[in-house]
Amino acid sequence: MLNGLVILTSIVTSLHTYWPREYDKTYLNDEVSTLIKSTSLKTLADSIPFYIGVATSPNSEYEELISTEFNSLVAENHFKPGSLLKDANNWEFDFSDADRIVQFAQKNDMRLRGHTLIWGKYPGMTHPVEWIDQVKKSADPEIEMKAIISQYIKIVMGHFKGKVVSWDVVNEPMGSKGLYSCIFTEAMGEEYIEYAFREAHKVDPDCALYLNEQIVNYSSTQAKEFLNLLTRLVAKEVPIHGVGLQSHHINHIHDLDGMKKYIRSIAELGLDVEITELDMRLLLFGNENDPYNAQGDQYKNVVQICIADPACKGVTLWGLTDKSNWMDAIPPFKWKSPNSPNIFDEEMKRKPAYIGIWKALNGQSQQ
Ligand code: 9MR
Repeated sequence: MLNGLVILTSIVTSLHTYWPREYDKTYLNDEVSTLIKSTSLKTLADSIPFYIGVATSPNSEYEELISTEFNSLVAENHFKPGSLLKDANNWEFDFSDADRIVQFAQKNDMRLRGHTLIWGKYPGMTHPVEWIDQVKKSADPEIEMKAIISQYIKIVMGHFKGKVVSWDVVNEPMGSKGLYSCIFTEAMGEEYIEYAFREAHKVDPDCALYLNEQIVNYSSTQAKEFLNLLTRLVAKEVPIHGVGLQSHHINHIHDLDGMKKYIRSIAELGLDVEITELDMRLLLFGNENDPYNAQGDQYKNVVQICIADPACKGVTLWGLTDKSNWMDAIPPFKWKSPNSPNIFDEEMKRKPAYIGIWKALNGQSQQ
């Protein structure tokens, strides 16, 4: 009897948690002003100047819109080892998809960020499993790991030299209490980060080199440890030029004051900052009167915070339209909807998120 009650309660709780919500699209009732329609995000950003960018795939069906609205571009997936490296044992690459993105960026005079070279988090996805075997089997894992990092960076950065002006050299090095333990830390400890940056700088001394991280809570141990790591890198004169704050709003709405102060702390180390992967799950705003508007306000505020700090050079959105986004494809996010994290809706209508960014760029955010 008691067991039955427990099972029933957990079924009801799960249904309640995972049952898709729907929120009123009240923004569809408001006519978007002619000024907003006729002045793109890119036009406003160019005049600041500021980078407003988006993550994309090759041959996107939205190329025209992307080239109108954005002055900066990043490949969502096609510059990652899993996409470029076709045979890790023989160092065989296929750059054709990535090169399509390069051509699109060049044709439209867009800045191109590279994402990402070294990423230790998910073996087999963010770096090839062959590397793990190679390092584990070798007599000296540190030397072997250095050789792999060096060769990979030489080939990939070398290929894009002069075309990609800013690279995420290392992605998501942090765990919740300190460095995330992965094949790179196992072989080299913290030094893998410094080593990757020095190798990258040798290949392309003109390229801006970034350390990219997802921070949710700016008062957390993770955030403090990340700042300590940056401080050590700067003290050692590692050629690091900037920090990417991904800013995915996945399970929490980020604290804006914390973000503002954190950007300043990074700036005080002499580093640039970019918001590199901005998106926000709509259901985080589900308790607000108008979730779409609340999402729009948060977009506006984040962009405004970045513009207000001279060290913060730009904001890149991790996707364009709610019609297709990574959260709807990856568990557990896909199980709990609506994600609707982007600035255009499924019908390519401008959401309050778009208007929010527009206002922040236009300096009208107080209105
Ligand atoms: O959006 C990306 C998704 O399509 C990929 O399956 C996934 C794994 O490569 O990466 C996603 O992008 C991630 C980015 O590269 C790093 N920060 C977190 C992003 C969202 O998971």
